[in-house]
Amino acid sequence: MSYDPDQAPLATAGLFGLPFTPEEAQLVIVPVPWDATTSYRAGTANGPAAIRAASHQLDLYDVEFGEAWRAGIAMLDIADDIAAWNHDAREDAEPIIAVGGRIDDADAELQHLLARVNTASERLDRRVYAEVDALLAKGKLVGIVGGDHSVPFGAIERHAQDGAFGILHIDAHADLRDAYEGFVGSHASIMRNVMTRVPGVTKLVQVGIRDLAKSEADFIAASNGRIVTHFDQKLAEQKLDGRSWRAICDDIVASLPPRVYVSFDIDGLDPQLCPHTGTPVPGGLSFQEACMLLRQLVAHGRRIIGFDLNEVAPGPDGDEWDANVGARILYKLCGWTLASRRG
Ligand SMILES: [Mn+2]
Repeated sequence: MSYDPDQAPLATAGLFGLPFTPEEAQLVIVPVPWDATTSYRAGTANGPAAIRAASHQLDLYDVEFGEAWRAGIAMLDIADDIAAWNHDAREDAEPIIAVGGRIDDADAELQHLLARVNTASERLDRRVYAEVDALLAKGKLVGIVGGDHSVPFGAIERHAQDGAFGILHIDAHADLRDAYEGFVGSHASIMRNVMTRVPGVTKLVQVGIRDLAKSEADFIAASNGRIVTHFDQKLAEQKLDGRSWRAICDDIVASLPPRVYVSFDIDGLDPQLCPHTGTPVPGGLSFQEACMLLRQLVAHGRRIIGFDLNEVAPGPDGDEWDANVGARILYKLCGWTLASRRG
């Protein structure tokens, strides 16, 4: 192939400016433009297109893992039908979000809308499951790009068909709410749904969590160690006391089994790195801390079976910063996933 990664890519080029088709690529990204139940601020449905555009700025030689792109990385086309489903479900969801999900049992209209949103979420889960299933059957590695954090459910469910694994979950929120605002498929409920409906996930290791409901704390406490939550405040305290981030990463990785799925909510990072994400919270991981955590995961021999990156939202005025950061995290996820399969 006469591709030169040192040349500026054409605007029409694929993810990272690469020339690979999904058939040629070893790692395929499934974009999911979905943010139907985003409570605070919508816009993450535009994440995949924004990340693809911003990814053209990246230089593809990575100091940590070299030329990961040579394995072939491609993003599927952004599905128009998913975007249309999202539009319709968002319209149904808005009156429910407006009342904070406080729906009177006697309110037949809102009950009806809620049922429709929940059905749409289920349809999305089945769609993502089928996309991932088809790619895994072709021997591809698969990453999901949202969209809000509800989008990877079908992918996680599909991976569980191939054996038990743990999830490394980077996020500002625990995402353990029970049907937040009534939405079963809420972004705030993704890990609750995974832990209650996907028994193949034997461990959930959460990092950066700093916004938590009492019901979520209770759910963690009742999990008998199946959920390990590294709260941002506790991580910051260790760092401020002079403990090395490497040692902290080693602790985090130690509780994960050999096969790991990475679920990366961009709001786990410092909000300066994701100012337009749906639910920003002060605190969080620096870019380099996140990179080191992924590096240590692989250094300790964990095999990354798949991943998602979610909640990246471009600025309303076309501000590319969030997508720029997102594209760089995405390349790290791709590179470490590929590296974890070697040797
Ligand atoms: Mn999340």
